[in-house]
Amino acid sequence: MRTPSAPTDCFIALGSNLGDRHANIRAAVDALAKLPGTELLRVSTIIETEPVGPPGQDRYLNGVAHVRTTLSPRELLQHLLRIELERGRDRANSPRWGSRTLDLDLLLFGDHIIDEPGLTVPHPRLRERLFVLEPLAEIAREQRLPTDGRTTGELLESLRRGTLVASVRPTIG
Ligand code: A4P
Ligand code: MG
Repeated sequence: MRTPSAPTDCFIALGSNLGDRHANIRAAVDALAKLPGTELLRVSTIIETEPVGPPGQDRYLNGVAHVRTTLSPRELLQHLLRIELERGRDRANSPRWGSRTLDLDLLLFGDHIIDEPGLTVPHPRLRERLFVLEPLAEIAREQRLPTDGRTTGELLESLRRGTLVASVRPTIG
């Protein structure tokens, strides 16, 4: 059996643009709160965003959850994949970056840097995605990335400076 580890603060991206998007995000948040050895600390504002990826997709709801967990990164990832499946996520019939009922990406796991088959942390596209950095910086502006030492707030400002069109607007529900 694995030795229990000290709790680690983690940030998880939430995304949905298929089916009942609000219900999918709510179900994900409820499921995160029930994970073993895990405390849900905060959820960002859920924002509506323009889709990035293949054309013809509907808008997304996006947000970020902050959890504190004694699960290992692998265990947490397995739970995220299970929760996605329970909300009807169908990878087999969807193109890369295509529509999805629920996407849960592990953005940060404490200050761990992980580069293994099937698990890369910090999430490799974190810096490029306004739909991730906006909600992440809202709840963890001073959080530094272990890879380059920059805060999420700094990364967001850099990305915004390179981006002319605002892609997000707040939503309710
Ligand atoms: N995997 C490796 N590292 C991780 C990690 N840190 N967190 C592996 C989660 N999974 C990780 O995931 C494929 C495999 O990645 C998993 O089996 C896991 O072992 P996936 O969810 O099928 O892939 P994905 O989410 O389509 O790919 P990716 O590269 O995470 O895409 P993005 O960048 O998340 O893009 N537009 C808007 N507006 N909002 C969105 O949320 N999302 C996407 C997906 C595209 N466009 C979007 C949005
Ligand atoms: Mg994903």
